[in-house]
Amino acid sequence: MKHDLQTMAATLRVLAADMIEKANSGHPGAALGMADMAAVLYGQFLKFDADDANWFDRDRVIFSNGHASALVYSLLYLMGFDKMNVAQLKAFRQLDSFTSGHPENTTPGVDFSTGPLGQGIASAVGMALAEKIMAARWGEDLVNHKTYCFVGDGCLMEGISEEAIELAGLWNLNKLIVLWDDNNITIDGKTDIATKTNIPMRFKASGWQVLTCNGLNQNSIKKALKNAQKAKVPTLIDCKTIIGYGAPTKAGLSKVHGSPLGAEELNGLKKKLNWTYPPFEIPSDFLDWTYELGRRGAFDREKWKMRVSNYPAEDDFRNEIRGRLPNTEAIFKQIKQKFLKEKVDLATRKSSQIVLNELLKAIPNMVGGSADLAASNLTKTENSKVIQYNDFSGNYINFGIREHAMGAITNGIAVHEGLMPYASTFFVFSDYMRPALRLGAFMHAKALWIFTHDSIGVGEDGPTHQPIEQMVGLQAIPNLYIFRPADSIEVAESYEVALNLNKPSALVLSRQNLPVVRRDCNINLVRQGGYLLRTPLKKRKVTFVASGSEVSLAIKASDLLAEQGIETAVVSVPCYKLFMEQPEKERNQILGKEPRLFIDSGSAFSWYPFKREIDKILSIDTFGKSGPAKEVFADFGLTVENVVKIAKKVIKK
Ligand SMILES: Cc1ncc(C[n+]2csc(CCOP(=O)(O)OP(=O)(O)O)c2C)c(N)n1
Ligand SMILES: [Mg+2]
Repeated sequence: MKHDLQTMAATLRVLAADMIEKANSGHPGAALGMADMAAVLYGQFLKFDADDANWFDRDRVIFSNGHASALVYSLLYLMGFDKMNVAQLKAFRQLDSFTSGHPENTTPGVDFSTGPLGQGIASAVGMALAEKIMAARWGEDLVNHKTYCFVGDGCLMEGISEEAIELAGLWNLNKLIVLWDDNNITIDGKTDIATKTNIPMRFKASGWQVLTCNGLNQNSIKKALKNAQKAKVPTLIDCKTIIGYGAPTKAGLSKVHGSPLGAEELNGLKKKLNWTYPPFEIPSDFLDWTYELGRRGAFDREKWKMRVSNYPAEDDFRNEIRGRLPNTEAIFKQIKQKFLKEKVDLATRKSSQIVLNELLKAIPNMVGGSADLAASNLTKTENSKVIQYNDFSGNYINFGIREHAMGAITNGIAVHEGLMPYASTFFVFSDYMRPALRLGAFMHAKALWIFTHDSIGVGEDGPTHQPIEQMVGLQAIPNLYIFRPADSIEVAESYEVALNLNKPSALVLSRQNLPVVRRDCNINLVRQGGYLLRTPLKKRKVTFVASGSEVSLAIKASDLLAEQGIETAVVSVPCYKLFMEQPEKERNQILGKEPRLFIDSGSAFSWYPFKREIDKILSIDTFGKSGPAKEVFADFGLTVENVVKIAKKVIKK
């Protein structure tokens, strides 16, 4: 076999097709169509070293069209990445393999998990932005890499791509290079059944450079990639391809998108490529050559390591790229003591701003922003400096009204490593970014989601803006920790717990003022998820269970009942997931045997696991109402009087 990129592309095609055939499942279309693009990129342009898949200054690659996974694994195998061997290729799409259905970033060499179309390109924008911010922090000697992203027609049809394209253009992310598998085909047929948009014009309108090449001709691809290297703006390379290229009868047809070629078609492909070896057998001299290609970047990596060693603040840089945040224990202690001493009623979004302001001073690599709600989310502080296309030294991002891309970009920043990202919008609009929240949680991407205006407390904006089911919906996402603090002290403690988790967290904060309900702040009680906030002197008759603004409501009811000689306990549950993770015995001790009254300004769902026959849930399971917040609360029975009334009924039962 010749040692050249043509042969490499042929090998990628055969390996991918054989994998899919063996698994009897997978997507040959994109893998066959993009093999030349992949061979040229990995074989000639990409800066990486397969011996160190996580080398910080490597170029990043995102296969936004994750259904090209068979191509990805074939590439990783030829390049000699850790864990990728013939056994793994044969285990494609099987349980517990590194070759799962769509690429997952736990596989060495996969920079980002993909599959849900559109997320990848938007997160690639986040990665390219993270590179710029890190380069501004540390200089190009330490941070200087590109972000490549493969996309299909599907990724570009998804709305999120437009949001992300606009931002990449705005920020002049010139090290972002997107390769479009322009085959005019999706699952249901030709793209013209669902679009007549001129895609190059779309990118150009947002300030991108657009290059065109024949995606099946390596010289043409090389020329385009070469032109893209020195761009002043982000580049789209429109690679004209044919889906399933090489398959004798199925090439160019939508049916080759997502089902195995079948024995005859596969043989035809191999014949066309003059392939004579048995499945999964690659001559060792050829593999030696591709392994060498996979280590082309070794020298660059060594030089980079030297530069890092010679860097005066080497340790700081290393800590940052390893995700080690500065110690903030003293800061949190101080903030909490201040909150406790002053005892001022504050909206939790306001106390969040106070905390965030201190954190931004202490954590220089913390960056974030809002989807055009900075003044409402209160996530822009005195210590915020806006990031702009000509100055990336800031820490604040104007995302515009683009929640979905904000989510994906934030994931890109988190997964890139080096920065601690946060993003904010109204809680009700978390729905607009849910797919990104899910994918970020799937990857354990450490981001802080700050959602304000957490309930009907929004008031006059009305039911379209009042979250009801959002909390329950997000609770169901694995790995995502959601905090709904009751007062300023719980806000500080929520931030502290969140920063110490290696997973994403969401803070759900009130618009309206809330009193300080905590009487002490020595121990971080939020860490337990739920805890006894008020314990009666004598035996309790009822236990109130609530989070956020409903906690102070419960306390007021509890105080009123105490005056009438009825002892009650109040349990605050600022983080439901952490509470669920507590041993059942401890949870039951906190909740007590006595009747429970759960109070929630949103959906009742969360409380059913704890609700027994004798208990009651006061919740809102319809959409909210337009009106002044106080009146809306009263309308839904969330008043001290009503809580007291229900409590008495529950006791009598
Ligand atoms: C958000 C989302 N919607 C739908 C799908 C299902 N899906 C996977 S690939 C695909 C068609 C993609 O077309 P294209 O990107 O052109 O890929 P090609 O068929 O050319 O390989 C669809 C609808 C998905 N993975 N993600
Ligand atoms: Mg297509």
